[in-house]
Amino acid sequence: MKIRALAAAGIVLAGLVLVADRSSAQTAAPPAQPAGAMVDAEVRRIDKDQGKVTLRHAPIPQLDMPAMTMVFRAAEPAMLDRMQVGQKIRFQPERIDGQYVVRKFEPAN
Ligand SMILES: [Cu+2]
Repeated sequence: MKIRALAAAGIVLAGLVLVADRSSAQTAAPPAQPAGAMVDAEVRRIDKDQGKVTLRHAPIPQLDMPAMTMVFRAAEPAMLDRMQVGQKIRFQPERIDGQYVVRKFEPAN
């Protein structure tokens, strides 16, 4: 009986160690990309009528997206007035209702 109780305690302890291990591994991992992180991109095409811009962007970890060229909606149409085709920018991408949006941007240099 005593041995059984000890064995049970051992199992509980082992379980606790496993749990502790897992949580410490999580905190030790490099911090995830914050949602508002800026991403490098180059402006490929501007469509002011549609309020959209085509960007060749670097990988976007927070959206689980590799580097690619794709269309984004501008959060505010006036943003497109401040962009030029061929310009290097840093922008904050966001996914809103299934649409990819440029939340804000700044010239890269
Ligand atoms: Cu993309």
